[in-house]
Amino acid sequence: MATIEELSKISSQVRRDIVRMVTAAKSGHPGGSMGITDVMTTLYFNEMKHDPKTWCRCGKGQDVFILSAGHLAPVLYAELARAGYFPVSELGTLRKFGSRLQGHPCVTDALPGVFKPSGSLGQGLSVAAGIALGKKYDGDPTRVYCLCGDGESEEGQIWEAGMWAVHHKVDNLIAFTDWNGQQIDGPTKSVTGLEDLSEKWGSFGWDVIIADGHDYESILNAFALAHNENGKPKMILFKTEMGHGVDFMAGTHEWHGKAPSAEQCEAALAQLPETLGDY
Ligand SMILES: Cc1ncc(C[n+]2csc(CCOP(=O)(O)OP(=O)(O)O)c2C)c(N)n1
Repeated sequence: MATIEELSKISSQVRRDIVRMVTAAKSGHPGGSMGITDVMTTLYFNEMKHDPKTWCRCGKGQDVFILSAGHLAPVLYAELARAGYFPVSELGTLRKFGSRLQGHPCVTDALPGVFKPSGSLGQGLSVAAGIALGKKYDGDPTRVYCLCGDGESEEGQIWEAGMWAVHHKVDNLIAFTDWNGQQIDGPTKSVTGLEDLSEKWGSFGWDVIIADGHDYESILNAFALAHNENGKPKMILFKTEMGHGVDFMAGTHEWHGKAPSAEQCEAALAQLPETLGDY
């Protein structure tokens, strides 16, 4: 298990990877990816029971991660590569013809570590809940994790999954939301206001945990609390900042889906220490 200092170093490198990948591809989604990086690093390097050497798409006997907000693919790819699922050099192929790293995850290209294609928002939580129930039927004690966006939570299917998961008591499901208050067209409150997400998930019968998505103690504590086997699915609401780590990308939806120019890339990298070596 990685220490907080190690987690912080990995996150800095992952943010560099994201900026470099999206700049090279000339398109992609850096803002949300950089905002949820600290959580995703904690998930892959401290929280989940997984092993790239024995990974299997069937998901049996291992923790499963489902990316419901598929546009956050850059952070998933960078974490998977840094965790050893495929060579880090492959990160440079993001969004290229023939690459296994498409703009949204695509299982048919068989990228290790990816359980499900995504990109159409709203669907992943349903899949994650189904896998969690399958694990219960199998007597498999491992867990299912699922990342949703707050803008994504404006999709009705998220709330169908919410009801279903409670009905089936899948307390081995740990969903988490990137609660950055932003989505593609602007602040979520100006698109379709979500109001108090904590109250909403609580009223659906979920155990709700609120945490600071840029504070490792808070992230670790949230995951530890979510291990409670009390018959209820868990929703961790991570307060995050879109574009976190680079001053001119932080806190605005403008970087939801835009590639930095070569100059902006250099300026961003100057703010993100290279800790593990660039790909
Ligand atoms: C079903 C569906 N509708 C619309 C879109 C287009 N779309 C892509 S990302 C996005 C906003 C998602 O917002 P959020 O989940 O908050 O992600 P963030 O902006 O924080 O990265 C939208 C509407 C989509 N991918 N799928």
